[in-house]
Amino acid sequence: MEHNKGDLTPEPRVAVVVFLLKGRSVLLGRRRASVGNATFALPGGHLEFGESFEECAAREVKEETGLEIRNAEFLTVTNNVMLDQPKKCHYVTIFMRVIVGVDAPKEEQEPQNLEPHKCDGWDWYEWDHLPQPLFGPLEKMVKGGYDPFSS
Ligand code: IPR
Ligand code: MG
Repeated sequence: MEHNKGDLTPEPRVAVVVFLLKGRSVLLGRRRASVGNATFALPGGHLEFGESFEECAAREVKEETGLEIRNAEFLTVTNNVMLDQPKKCHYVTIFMRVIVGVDAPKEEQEPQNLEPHKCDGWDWYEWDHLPQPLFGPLEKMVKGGYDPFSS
């Protein structure tokens, strides 16, 4: 595959994202980013050198929402080549899950928008009434019938 230098991230990267599930709802925020701008996405981000998936999940969720999670559970992984973005990129995305009130955090803890330059704000959305548009990797899963509640 050939691309012009500068219009792509040359190496595939690893992202860890987290389904925070509360009842039948999931935490989503609308992205402000060069990849997936204005789409609704799970909290998460880039895996850093030496991190476990659980550590990355906890760090990213804390940085982005202030919520403290532990025992995030591995659900699945997807391979996402995104050539329709201003900066073409390729992510291997690790999906983790935390059940609010069971694993962590406590039900009464509400997310804060700690990175407003990257996100319009966090909110809980019913799985059966998800907002649109969803971020590509998540949309692909939803369209494929993936259910994070029953996995
Ligand atoms: P950061 O690390 O800034 O939270 O990254 P992100 O939220 O842009 O996530 C990167 C992976 C996405 C683009 C699949
Ligand atoms: Mg992020």
